[in-house]
Amino acid sequence: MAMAGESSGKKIGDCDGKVAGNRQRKVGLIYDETMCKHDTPDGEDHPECPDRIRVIWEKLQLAGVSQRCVVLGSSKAEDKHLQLVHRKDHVNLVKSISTKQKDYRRNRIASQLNSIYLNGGSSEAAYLAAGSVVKLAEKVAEGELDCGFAIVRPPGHHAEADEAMGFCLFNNVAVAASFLLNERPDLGVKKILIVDWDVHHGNGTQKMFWKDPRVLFFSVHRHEYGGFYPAGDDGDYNMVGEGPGEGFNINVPWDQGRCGDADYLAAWDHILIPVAREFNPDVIFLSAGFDAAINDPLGGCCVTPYGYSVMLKKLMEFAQGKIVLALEGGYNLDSIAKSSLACVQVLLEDKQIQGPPEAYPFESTWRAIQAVRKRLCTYWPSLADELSWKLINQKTPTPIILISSSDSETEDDAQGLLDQMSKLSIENPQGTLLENHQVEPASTSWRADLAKVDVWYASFGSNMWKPRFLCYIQGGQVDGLKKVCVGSMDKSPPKETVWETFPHRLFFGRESSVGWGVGGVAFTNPLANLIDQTHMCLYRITLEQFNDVLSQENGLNVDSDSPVFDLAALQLVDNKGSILEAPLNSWYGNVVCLGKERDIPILTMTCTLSAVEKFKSGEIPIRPPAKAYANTLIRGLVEGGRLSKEEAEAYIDKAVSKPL
Ligand code: Q9C
Ligand code: ZN
Repeated sequence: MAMAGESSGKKIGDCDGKVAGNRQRKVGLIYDETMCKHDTPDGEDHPECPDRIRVIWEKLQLAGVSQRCVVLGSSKAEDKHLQLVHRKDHVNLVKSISTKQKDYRRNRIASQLNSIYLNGGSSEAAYLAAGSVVKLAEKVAEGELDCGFAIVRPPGHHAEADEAMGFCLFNNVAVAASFLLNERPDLGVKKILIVDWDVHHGNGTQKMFWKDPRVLFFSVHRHEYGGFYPAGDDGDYNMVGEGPGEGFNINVPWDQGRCGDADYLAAWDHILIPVAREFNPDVIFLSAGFDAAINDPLGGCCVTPYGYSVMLKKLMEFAQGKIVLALEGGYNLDSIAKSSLACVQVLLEDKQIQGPPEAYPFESTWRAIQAVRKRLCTYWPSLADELSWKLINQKTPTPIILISSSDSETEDDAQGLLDQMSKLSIENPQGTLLENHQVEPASTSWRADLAKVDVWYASFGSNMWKPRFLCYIQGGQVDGLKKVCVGSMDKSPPKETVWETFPHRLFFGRESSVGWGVGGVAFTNPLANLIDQTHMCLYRITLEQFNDVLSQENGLNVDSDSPVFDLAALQLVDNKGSILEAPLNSWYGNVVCLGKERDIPILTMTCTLSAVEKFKSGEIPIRPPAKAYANTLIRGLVEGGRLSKEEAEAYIDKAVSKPL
């Protein structure tokens, strides 16, 4: 078999970025041209092509990096090792592929599998891919190598116990992990972390260790509610393992493509790394697919080589750096070569490469991360804290437009609020609220602080009708409302009421509400646009009262130990754009700043941007309001002197009938 030839790790003089006196890490590489023989039977193009591993190998050589590694030849997996995770029938099936004389027999087998091609070289490649990862893992576990990268194909993570799929024949990483745990107890490897950053869910690996607490499986992948390959629920964040393995399976499902360094690193910082610290693995395997890389034709994500290098670097802090990378997917030859190089440079502890300018995670990324943390925090206490508003909103790309019908705008509005707040911190010498609102002591002292700040609460729905809004302040039950409101702790009425129009779209959605019964409730698009105009009634209330309104709108108690929307949140609205999604997961869990009126911020509460998308796609239904509910809006507009009855009816009709 053609081998790349063994050479010992050469020492390259003063490796930058390393503490003098540190020995050069011994980094293993496995590459074998034989694995290129697995190819499509008729030479058709296929993304999982032999050149994938060739270009990686060439890149490492050209960069002078392979020369600094310990290059090992491949070796074939033993059947008994494959059978640690695969059914015997499956092993035999893969073995039999090479003995078939004719392509049509292989094509028949392949045609019954999901996303698999087979040729005369497939068996050998599959055996070499799995065997190479076993060999590398063994040497790392023994301490003969510090870490390494197996540049193998076919990939493995989709392969299940009895099923080849998704370009995968044997589950290379699972075989090797199981080998260490079951065949080499003498090496003392008791806990293994498998990280799968391939853009697809590692369904095979997940299933093989589903009930096994010795293996913590972490996969981050495009999921899109089960629509992305391999489709279904397996990659959902609710899939946490079972029996003794419960809590040892972690899925971070992206709702969309386009995820990049910031999104992946957020998953690292807020899920994987804290869990890895608790789990404290003896060895780490990395299912290193590079199909989340920028320009990948299948992945649609945009992780850069820099992003991969940072993710890997963060993992090197665990298991004394004993980490085994195995190639999985990755279909842009240039991207996978560059990403692989960046990773090997990290293994060698070279100086950190340069990255692109800072970017921020998507809002949907934070949603996924919060869902995972919530689902898994009973198993991993380090996930228990709520992520702060400050963190989540340092970034949300927020094109908020300040337009109002008033003429009081705007340059020094920021200064106004800052002045107001600095006054406040003089009065409140603890003043820690702005710095870190996660560490507030549980107390009701927040009320006193927030009572000193005024905001305009802008209502576009039933709250435009003043008696209805007053229920949220004074308590009680207005006509048509099906429940009694507790009101705010501070029952003083609004200091002022004014009307304005804002360039936002009013619409009605959902099936029914607890408060008003059947029919859609009012929302406004958090984003402004140039066409729509929404009438809003602004009530000047304190930030304390605003919190009580927000809580009641979202079905929370008003006697909470901490505010939902605190001073830090208010500052964010002012400083960093104007959409702040509360960690509430409810209909009105989004606070939008519409601008200022006499230096006081105008806040409204509506649905999230992602909910708007779901309304548009029909995933959440658009619905006209029930008659009684529409009438409260109309009454508000009429009694407020804003519109005539006819105008108000036409206005509501238009919001109902115009497509989103
Ligand atoms: N409509 C790996 O990256 N796509 N496998 C099939 C069928 C299969 C990817 C699409 C993607 C498999 C290892
Ligand atoms: Zn993949």
